[in-house]
Amino acid sequence: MPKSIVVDPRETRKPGTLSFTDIPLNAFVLDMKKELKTHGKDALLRAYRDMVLIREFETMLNTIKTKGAYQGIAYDHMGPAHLSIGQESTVVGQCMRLGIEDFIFGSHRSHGEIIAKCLSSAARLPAAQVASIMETYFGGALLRVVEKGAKGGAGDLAVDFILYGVLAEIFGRENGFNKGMGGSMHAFFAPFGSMPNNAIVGGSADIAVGAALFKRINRKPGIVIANIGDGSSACGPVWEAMMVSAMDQYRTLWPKDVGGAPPILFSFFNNFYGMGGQTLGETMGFRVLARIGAGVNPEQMHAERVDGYNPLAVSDAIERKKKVLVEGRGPVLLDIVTYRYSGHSPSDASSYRTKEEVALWQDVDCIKSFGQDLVGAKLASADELASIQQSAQDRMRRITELAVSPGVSPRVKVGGRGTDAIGDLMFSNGNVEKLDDRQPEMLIAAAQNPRILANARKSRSGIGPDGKPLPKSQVIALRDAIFEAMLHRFSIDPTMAAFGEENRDWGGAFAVYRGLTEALPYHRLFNTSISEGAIVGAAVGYALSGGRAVPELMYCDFLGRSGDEVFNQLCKWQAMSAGVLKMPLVLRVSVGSKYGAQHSQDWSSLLAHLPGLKVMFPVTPYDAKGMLNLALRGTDPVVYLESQRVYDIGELFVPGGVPEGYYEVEEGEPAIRRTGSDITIVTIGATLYKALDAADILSSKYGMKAEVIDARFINPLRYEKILDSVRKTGRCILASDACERGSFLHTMASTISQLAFDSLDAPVAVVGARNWITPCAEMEEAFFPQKEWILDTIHERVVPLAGHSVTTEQGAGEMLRRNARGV
Ligand SMILES: Cc1ncc(C[n+]2csc(CCOP(=O)(O)OP(=O)(O)O)c2C)c(N)n1
Ligand SMILES: [Mg+2]
Repeated sequence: MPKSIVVDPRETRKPGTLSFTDIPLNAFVLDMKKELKTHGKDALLRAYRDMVLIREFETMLNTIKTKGAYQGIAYDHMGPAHLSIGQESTVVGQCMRLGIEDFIFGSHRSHGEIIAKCLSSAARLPAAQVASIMETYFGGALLRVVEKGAKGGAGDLAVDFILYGVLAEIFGRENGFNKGMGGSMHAFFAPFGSMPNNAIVGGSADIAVGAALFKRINRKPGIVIANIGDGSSACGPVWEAMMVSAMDQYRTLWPKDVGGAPPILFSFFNNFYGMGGQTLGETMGFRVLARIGAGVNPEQMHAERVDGYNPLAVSDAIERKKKVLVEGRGPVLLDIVTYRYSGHSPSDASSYRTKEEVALWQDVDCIKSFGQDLVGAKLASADELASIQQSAQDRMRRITELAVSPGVSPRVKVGGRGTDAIGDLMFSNGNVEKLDDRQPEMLIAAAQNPRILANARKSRSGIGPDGKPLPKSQVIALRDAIFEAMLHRFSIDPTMAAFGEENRDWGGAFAVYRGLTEALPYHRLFNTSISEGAIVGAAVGYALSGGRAVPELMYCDFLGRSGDEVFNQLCKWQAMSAGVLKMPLVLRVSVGSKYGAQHSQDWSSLLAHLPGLKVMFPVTPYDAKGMLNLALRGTDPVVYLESQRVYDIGELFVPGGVPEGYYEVEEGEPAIRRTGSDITIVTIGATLYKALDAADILSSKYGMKAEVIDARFINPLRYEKILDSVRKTGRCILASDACERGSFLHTMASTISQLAFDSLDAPVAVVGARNWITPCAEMEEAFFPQKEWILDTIHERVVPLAGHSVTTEQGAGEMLRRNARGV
């Protein structure tokens, strides 16, 4: 489909000037009468109470960290405590306007945000719903603790539940909101709309965009707020998140009834410091953070600076911006001015700022000022405010006692024999046909899809009736097999969305998606900006919000651009949430060749090193479809690697070829591609085909029968078949296109050596790519393992091949030389 806007040189080359509109700064004018009418007295007093509770909570942690005790309760908290003393009004003001369907994501400094969001949700929801949430969360384990000795009514019980859940989490206890798996910087409580907080500065920005995309694409109510610091405004992923959230296509290309741009608000809590770096005048050049909005889109992200020291100014801004977001006119950026008197962390000596500056802000302290506004409007007396403070201290004492008690609040048992509690949380191992029951939105039925019709004219097998390989143009190739699995799941799961660079009109970078553009509306398959971090990050946010996401990286080499999103987000959130979150996400990653050093690296070993990721590398069409089917029905994060060498290869191993119908390959199970008795060759990736060539020569020239095994899974991986083979052959060689040093093959070699030591006649040998840059296409043969390397390695390091003369250097001396040179 051609794009709707013609890029006309007559327009784009015209001289002129670009105008900007004014960005309001602290435009809010307080009128307590109006506020009383808007919120009512109870909500205003509750806002005060919530600010006081957060202040007391953070003061308690500060006292524990610096003095080892709070109100006489001694405790040594080993972990972090990034406190928000001074910032309470920002988030309490924000939550005055948010419902349970509105999500907030936060940062390392988000205790106050979790508490504020949960308190406000608990106060607004019907009592029965709050009771049911508390009763069902971890089987009511937290509730049982706070019920004992509870003071007050149901509302008070909910407050205790929230404070205890957050504190027990910070102290790493099983009763914490995330069973102690998240701790201070990652705690959250999704049932009340407090979504994951992120210890990676700016980490929440692209994840929150994904959550907002989930809401838009699946027509769910609510907005999404990314609460991030002023320091994060320099982070690449934050900019990528803003770019993805501001794409024109939501308004120009997506179906109108989807509702426009994702409802995302970038809320910068601007306390003017990122640790000790002063963003005003030192580490940034914008002077006023709200200026950033002007560079992003014509609406200037509806940017404003808001006085975060007044909760009502924040509440007013949220209400106005919520309307913009719900109407699909986002994204929005707020520069919410605030200040923390507490250091970055309790050990921070505040050497980067003056005492006078801190005192200036303390003079206008947000709780003190708001209290004065309440008293001035005769909504409360000074005594009433003092009693709110006193009751916060009493409550905090009770909660702290419960949270520090090893008997009341034990830790999850993680060590010792017979327990694998964290191991049990690493994967959810679910199997789900669809994540919602509504009818999937499709433009044409699968049976009428042009690609399916074209596939019908092709051979399902790569082998002809004469037993010989068919021409590539006549067979269902690996890329067709991927397409079939994608179309199948798209037709069943209405939440499934795929996005990345060149995903749509182009047909996917390597024609994998050709035929999907015709089949799917824009909001289920779309191109993104060239923002690998935000592509993966948004997919993470989409998946943890409840949808199935299939992001794509065009080349494995671009993994670096989405480093944090893969290394810290994708693989960690299921376990960090103690299984509260699921991550039904398949990251398709194409592994290149022929394009030189920055487009041809096989990073599978890097992925193998990341706990919490499933990694697959199919190299046959049968596996490509069966393994993608498996991944797309699962609930875990999968990196699905595709070698560009084999996109057009037909099925050569499974009789009958690629089934037309649905099937899955068993998880973790390697495939024996050829049976043999003299040596086991195990491969990962497209090196399989080189290994088969080597096996042919071994057989024809040296009378040696090789058993060739395609690992096809990297994690999880079942070793039994490989070990059985090695026990039979007594010899083993491993090969893949990943650079040899640090390759996953060495982990395999070590595992095989330890588990089949008695059967081995020689050490397990590893053949990887050279530890070089990948040279240009014409020189690639010197870099990637070739059949000769396999033969020469067998000859030099496993068993001499009678009459063999080596053509490459694979001996022990060469291994020593390469390692000594570091190449
Ligand atoms: C990617 C990353 N870089 C550095 C850090 C270390 N660090 C933790 S908090 C912080 C300052 C963040 O400043 P800001 O975003 O303004 O938030 P604030 O601490 O002021 O709330 C830094 C540098 C980190 N956690 N993540
Ligand atoms: Mg800051």
